[in-house]
Amino acid sequence: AWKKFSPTGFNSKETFQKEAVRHIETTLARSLYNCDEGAAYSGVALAFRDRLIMDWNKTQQRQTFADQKRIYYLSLEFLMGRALDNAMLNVGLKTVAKDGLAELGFRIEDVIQQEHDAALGNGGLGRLAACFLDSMASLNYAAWGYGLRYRYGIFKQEIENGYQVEIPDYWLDSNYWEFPRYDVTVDIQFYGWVNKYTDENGKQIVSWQDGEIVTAVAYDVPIPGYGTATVNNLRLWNSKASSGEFDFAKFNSGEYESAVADEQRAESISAVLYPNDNMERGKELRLKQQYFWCAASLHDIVRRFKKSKRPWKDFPDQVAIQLNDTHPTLAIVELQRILIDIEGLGWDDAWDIVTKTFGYTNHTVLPEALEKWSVPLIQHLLPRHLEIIYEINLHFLQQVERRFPKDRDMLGRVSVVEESQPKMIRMAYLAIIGSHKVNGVAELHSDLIKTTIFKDFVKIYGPDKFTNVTNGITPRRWLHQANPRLSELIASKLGSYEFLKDLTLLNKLEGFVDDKEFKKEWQEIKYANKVRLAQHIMAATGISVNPKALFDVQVKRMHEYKRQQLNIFGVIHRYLAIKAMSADERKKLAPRVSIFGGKAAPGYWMAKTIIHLINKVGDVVNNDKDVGDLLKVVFIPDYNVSKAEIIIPASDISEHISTAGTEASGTSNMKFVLNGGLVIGTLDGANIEITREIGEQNVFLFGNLSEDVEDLRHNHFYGNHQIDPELVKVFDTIKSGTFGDAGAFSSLVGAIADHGDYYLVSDDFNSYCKTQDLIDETYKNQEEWISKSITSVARMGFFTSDRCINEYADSIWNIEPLQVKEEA
Ligand code: 26M
Repeated sequence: AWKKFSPTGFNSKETFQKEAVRHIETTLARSLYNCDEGAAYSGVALAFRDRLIMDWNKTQQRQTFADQKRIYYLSLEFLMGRALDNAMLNVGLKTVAKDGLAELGFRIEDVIQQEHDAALGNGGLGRLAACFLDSMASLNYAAWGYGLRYRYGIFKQEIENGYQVEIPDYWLDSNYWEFPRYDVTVDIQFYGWVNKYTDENGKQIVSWQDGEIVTAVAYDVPIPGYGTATVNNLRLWNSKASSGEFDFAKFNSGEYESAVADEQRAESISAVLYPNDNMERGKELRLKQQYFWCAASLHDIVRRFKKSKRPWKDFPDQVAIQLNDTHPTLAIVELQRILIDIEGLGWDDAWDIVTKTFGYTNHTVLPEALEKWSVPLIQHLLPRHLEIIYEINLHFLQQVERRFPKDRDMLGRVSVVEESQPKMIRMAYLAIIGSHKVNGVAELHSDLIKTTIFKDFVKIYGPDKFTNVTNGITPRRWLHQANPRLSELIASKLGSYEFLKDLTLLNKLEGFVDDKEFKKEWQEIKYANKVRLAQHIMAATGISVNPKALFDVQVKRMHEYKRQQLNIFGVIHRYLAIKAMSADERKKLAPRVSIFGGKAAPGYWMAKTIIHLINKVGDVVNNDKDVGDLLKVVFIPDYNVSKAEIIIPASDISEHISTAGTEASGTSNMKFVLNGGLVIGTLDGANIEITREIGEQNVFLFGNLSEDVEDLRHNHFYGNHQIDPELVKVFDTIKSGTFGDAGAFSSLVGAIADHGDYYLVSDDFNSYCKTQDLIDETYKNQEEWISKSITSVARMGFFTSDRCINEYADSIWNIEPLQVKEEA
């Protein structure tokens, strides 16, 4: 009977306008007389939000009635970026909105730009989670994301005198994309002690008592699929003082300040995203975040399962939980605790359910990123969980001992407990033991984890527990949204936008590599994207760059293993070469703009030093009259998802130059190639598979191979370590003070020249510079360059996150899409 009142939603320019205006006047209580772009954004966002809500409710209802398996993606990071453009494109009404806004006197681009990025992530891992949500919804999987609702996302970066400065990113004002569910709360316990006793029936009872309670409140974010009625849910937990705990007694007894302090401590749990990427630091608040989020999510999942009234053994048929790195490993321990302490299952039955439920994805082999938590810290914060971890380890080690009675060192090597001072819990080992599948994120990486960090576990469990799922990216955001003109050109040749749902259809573009008219349009679109980026660079830095120059881009988190230092040393080398040239020689050179962007973790000095050097080199080179347009060096501040959407479509060449074996996959490499940029890269991560797909002739590869890295490092320390002579000249230039106080860069130079060059910068320098020269040569032949660009795009079908999610669904989750009947 209620159904007849249900709204139908807009579908024309006029009905869209009506809805947007209604929201501005009523929801926002604003007069149309002073409707600025901010108000226009709000009205449009609210109108589109209404559209999503109806499909969202229906999707959730459909998934509940279907009563089949759901996938839960646990990630401490979801780097979503903006939501409005995505919502418009996914429901297929962007043109309607564009026309409607134009009539009201607004450019849709300006309105879209009013939105603050949702930047709840650091880099690759967080953005991958966002692409996965898009694919899971677009493919109609019943999937939920679970994360934390940070009050502050990744910091905003400003550059002052060449140094990075961090500004807090308070992003929650005017966020129309979340729905607080004040009725969906979970009380989470910390500290306390473990009480064990035998009840009247002789049963051993274990209970975790006292301690402090913090309440988790659910905030839901709708995740619309592209061209489907599926709208999935991303549930983010917010911490708040528990109403039972938040002590009104304290208030009354005059302890006002300490009551307020308790409240603030509770709310600090979801206050801030830790800004480290690939670096573990062992802070108590971080562990609290992890448990708070794991416990709230599991409680929610278990509550939903229990409504189905099924027996516990059915749990793994209803629930698949994917762990995005080791950050949610405590979920394994928490589920085991719920099953044995609260639901009364026996250890073995419970553990069987646990291991069938979880899958673990590893995202890095860097030793400093592998999570470890000290035993005393866990003992203090989660006393019952520590007991369970020890018991999991005991069962595991007994199993290992039975299988490998002669291997005495094995037990110590694979133990979850590292026998250090203090003892440490190795989270990756716990994640492996508690999961039925472990995957890496690109072929090389998945091989490396099997032969290095997890070698013993392959012996113990056999190779089938370990698998590869090569990363992917959503073509909706990274082609259609970021590069609408290219998407439109492709659609005009392929006859439809079907390629956005089946990216392998791009291969039909190969038929047009010799089509003159098509190539011209292809080139024009790249040029227009470069003009747009040049405008952004001018606005953000005041540096004028020539859009006809070759745009050479490296944007990603700043890290020594990613080797932005190799890039900037190469730039200095080029600068010295230009200075040494005659005017005639200079005329033959291809003008170049070297563009950098990326944040350094606030405590990572070396990464900050690299940013400083890039900016100082820019100051000198950009103002050198001898150089002119031949070389410009730009550091774009505050690289984020929205900047990526401008930068990536504008690149001619992008740099993916990590020391071989260190970059697990990389995903921006895929985005750049999909947008018609070529790549300079090492044989690392997904570069290898990209090369296999698009052909060696279309990639500029250089540098040492991953299998040679160990020997090279050994030789640096025990052999006669010679720095490449051209690199020595670069160092001498830095040391001479050309880029300001040389002391500022001595640790950076010293790490290579005096301290073993762990990342092999010198070993790869010559090969890198030669490859850059080859790029100059190739770029001069624009016909050839454009052909490479088109061919590469045509062969990128494999790298859609749709393919990637289907692989997870098949080989790890054992789940099929939920069919959606499209309504008329
Ligand atoms: C650890 C401790 C405290 C705070 C943060 C962390 C932490 C955060 C992010 C540790 C690691 C984090 O991410 C690792 C990561 O981003 N890995 C990247 O994952 C991408 C997606 O699979 C890959 O493409 C990248 O190659 C890989 O570096």
